[in-house]
Amino acid sequence: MATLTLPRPEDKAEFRTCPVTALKVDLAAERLIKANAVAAVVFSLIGGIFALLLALTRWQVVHLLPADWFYRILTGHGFDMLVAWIVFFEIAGLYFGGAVMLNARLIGPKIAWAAFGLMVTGATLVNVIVLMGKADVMFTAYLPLKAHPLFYLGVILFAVGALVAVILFFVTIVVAKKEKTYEGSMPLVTYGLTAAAMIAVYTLLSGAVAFVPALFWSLGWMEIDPAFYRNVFWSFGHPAQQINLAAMVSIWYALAAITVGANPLNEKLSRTAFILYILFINLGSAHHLLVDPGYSFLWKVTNTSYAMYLAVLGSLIHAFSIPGAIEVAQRRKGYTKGLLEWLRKGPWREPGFSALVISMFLFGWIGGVTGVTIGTEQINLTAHNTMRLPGHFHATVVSGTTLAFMGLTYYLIPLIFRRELKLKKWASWQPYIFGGGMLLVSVGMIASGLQGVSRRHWDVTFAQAPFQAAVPSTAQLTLGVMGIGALIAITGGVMYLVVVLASVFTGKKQEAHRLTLVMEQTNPLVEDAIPNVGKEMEGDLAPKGTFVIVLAFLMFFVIYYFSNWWLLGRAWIIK
Ligand code: HEM
Ligand SMILES: [Cu+2]
Repeated sequence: MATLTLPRPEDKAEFRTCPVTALKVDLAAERLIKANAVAAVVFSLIGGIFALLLALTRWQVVHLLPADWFYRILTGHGFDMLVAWIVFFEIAGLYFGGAVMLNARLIGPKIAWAAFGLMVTGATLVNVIVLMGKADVMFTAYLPLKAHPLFYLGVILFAVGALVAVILFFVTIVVAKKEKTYEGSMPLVTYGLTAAAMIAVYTLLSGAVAFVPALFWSLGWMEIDPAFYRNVFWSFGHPAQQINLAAMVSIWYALAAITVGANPLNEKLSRTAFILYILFINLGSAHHLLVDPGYSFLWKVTNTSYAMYLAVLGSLIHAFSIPGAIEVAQRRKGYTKGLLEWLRKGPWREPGFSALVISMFLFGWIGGVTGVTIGTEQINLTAHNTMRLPGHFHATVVSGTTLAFMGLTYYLIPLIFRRELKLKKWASWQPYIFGGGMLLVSVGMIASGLQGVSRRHWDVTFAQAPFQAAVPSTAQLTLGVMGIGALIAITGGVMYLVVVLASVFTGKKQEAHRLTLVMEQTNPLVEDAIPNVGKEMEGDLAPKGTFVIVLAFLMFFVIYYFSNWWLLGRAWIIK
């Protein structure tokens, strides 16, 4: 076999050693992490401004934007948040998990910069075309809604850049393994990110199958069946959320380790849970097509109701494993009273800890429960295209993923940007304000949807429609809850941006000297990193509190799920 010459031999790489984690940091990887993280934050700022305009429009008493601008801004918001903010951050995460966590050099930094350039160009192009009013097609860009060809081109350039970065991640970890830059098996966080990267390859290729023909169609070169487009769009759009899921869970493990020194209870089981994601998550894609004509009942039910639950099982494993690991770590510190002293005595002022707990809580209790419920074929008929949908995904991808990413950013500032974190008090409060606001947004949206408020609709009152709208007046109240929640959440978002941008651009340049930001403790990774040996878990150290919380969660799940079947039974009176 011919030997491949890598674009960057070892002797060309420059390293520094991190004084806190003792990791060898490739300076080229560090620069790329910074660039991608800053791009993520900038797009979240633009997407956040759009969020404010949208919320103030759907909040009917304010009803700010005219119809055309509502759909325009909705398109920009969906893209900037779900694509640009999340993916730029994930690419930063891949360079961190691939090169830095493995003490390895990043392979192909020049190519990585080209990928970054493609992503920035693509994302900017999409924003410009959208704001010019030439692509009011919303995030899904369903045919036959037609956008300007440059809109599809922008999406394609962004996706190609992301795919190149993912490939560099794989090359980097393979070379690291060959050169034995780390001992033992790959760290769990990198393992989870590898799962995310594998799902990303499939996702981005499906994206090409959706968007390249859409580009040709908008140029008038070919015809496409809209049903075919919807199918391939969702084999991109759904797994894209599972990349986010796998990345978020990896960050949960990282934050639990950073803030309380938690070790996974059973690392093999956690790794297996990531494998369940890779194998089964794609089948869930069909839940977006549950009311589409043309697919059989059997196809829909098989895809959405059986195999998909194996992926849910993966999430349930993490949902026990992470709080359990936190509980054991806390109990080891002596917080053993009752069922919940370990939780009460948690480092609640440490932003990484509160972001972790709030992210897990809102993701699981609101996002997970509503997701499995509306993903059920029969129940979906009552929820499809109502506000319950954005209510569900603002709990998953906003309260869950976005908050986890925000929490992690604070730690990247001393460790990667090598700046002092400014406005620490703001950082301490930020997860509560963002999370609290987002809780109201999600619940307000879900409650509005339950009353029949339609999704993506500029005007709930249907003032100019030829038919009578059937939305009860109480929907105004729940839309108000969403609007007030949005103002609070956006305040939390602004706090995040101010803390991060102020620290990155004006923070004092210094080497990190401890892992935590607010806590007294200097380095939980070193102080508490005692492996969870089976025997120790008996008695006082067993995660009894987590067990009770998980049981309460399952009860809540069952009640919500079956009340939806009950509501379904009341939806039609058959005479
Ligand atoms: C303060 C934060 C946010 C607020 C107040 C907010 C609010 C909203 C509102 C009111 C809508 C329109 C819902 C409808 O009428 O159907 C919407 C749509 C959406 N949001 Fe957010 N959002 C926020 C953050 C985010 C983030 C961080 C993400 C992704 C990571 C996100 C992803 C989306 C998506 C994908 C849509 C649907 C776009 C479409 O239908 O084409 N949002 N958001
Ligand atoms: Cu989905």
